[in-house]
Amino acid sequence: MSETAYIRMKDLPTIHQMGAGTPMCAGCGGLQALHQVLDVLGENTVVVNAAGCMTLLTIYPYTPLRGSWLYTSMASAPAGAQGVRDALDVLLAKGMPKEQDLKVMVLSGDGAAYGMGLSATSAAIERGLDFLYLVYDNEGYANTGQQQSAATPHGARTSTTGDFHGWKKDLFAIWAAHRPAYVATIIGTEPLDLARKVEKAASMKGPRLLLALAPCPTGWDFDPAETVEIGRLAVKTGIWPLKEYENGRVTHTKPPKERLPVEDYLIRQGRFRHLFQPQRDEKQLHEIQAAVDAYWATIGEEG
Ligand SMILES: Cc1ncc(C[n+]2csc(CCOP(=O)(O)OP(=O)(O)O)c2C)c(N)n1
Ligand code: SF4
Ligand SMILES: [Mg+2]
Repeated sequence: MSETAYIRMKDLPTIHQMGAGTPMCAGCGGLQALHQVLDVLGENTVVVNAAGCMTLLTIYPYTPLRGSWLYTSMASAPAGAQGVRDALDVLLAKGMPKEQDLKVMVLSGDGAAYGMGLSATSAAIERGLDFLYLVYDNEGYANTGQQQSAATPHGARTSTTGDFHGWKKDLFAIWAAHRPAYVATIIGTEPLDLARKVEKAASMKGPRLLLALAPCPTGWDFDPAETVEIGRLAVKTGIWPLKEYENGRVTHTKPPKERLPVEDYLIRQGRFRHLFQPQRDEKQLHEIQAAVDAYWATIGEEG
């Protein structure tokens, strides 16, 4: 890769400074997680971005990411990451100083990560590709109008399904089954847990997943001022377990001490409004709570 093959724009505004100039929704939980992840990883990171909301951050030739950025189709970000990694390895073999090496990170939404890009991801993990993979999971194809994805949870209303009767795919378990270097769930509203995991992932080699739940005011239908509260409730109700996989073991990093009822999380979001109005849908509310209870019963409340 020549110096001109990637763009470093140290003088352009950073992701912190973009503020009102960003074409993103206020209160975007995906952006919050990306911001924090890049704070830890630093600018020597090439972001390989599958089509989705975060693609809007970059308007060629400008990027607020500080490092380099490559846009790929939804299905092929891991293949793009392979190409970037290979190019860097060739440069290293030709004598590029190690200090000039870059980290390679796929950035994708759940539509790409859980669905369209899963085959390319599986193959990249199998090849032992040295890359990070950050998923901002807003539980739908948000950029195109919150259609149902393989990450949409039971009971959520989407633009394609109405009241969705199905269960969110377990991407953490799918990755862990490949025995990669590292897999972690994170959320921008738990910044210390997030930073520790990103730091750990950055110190490793091989395939590493950072799976961030991304509260999405637009797709989930809540006031942007509530992003932090909703993110915290996802953890406190146990619907988004914070955990990591390493060396064949799964550890829960922040198990809720006393789990709150999952309703506390659901009731704040318009996508679940039909579970409460015009009358409570006891059956579905029970199903959702029972699934969360069953999860924690298998691992014990202390994680
Ligand atoms: C093969 C293909 N189908 C459809 C699209 C249109 N498209 C662009 S972004 C997007 C949504 C992607 O969803 P996700 O990966 O969850 O990211 P989000 O939009 O939620 O940020 C879709 C369907 C596309 N780019 N490529
Ligand atoms: S639709 Fe959701 S994920 Fe996309 S920019 Fe808006 S808040 Fe963020
Ligand atoms: Mg999405």
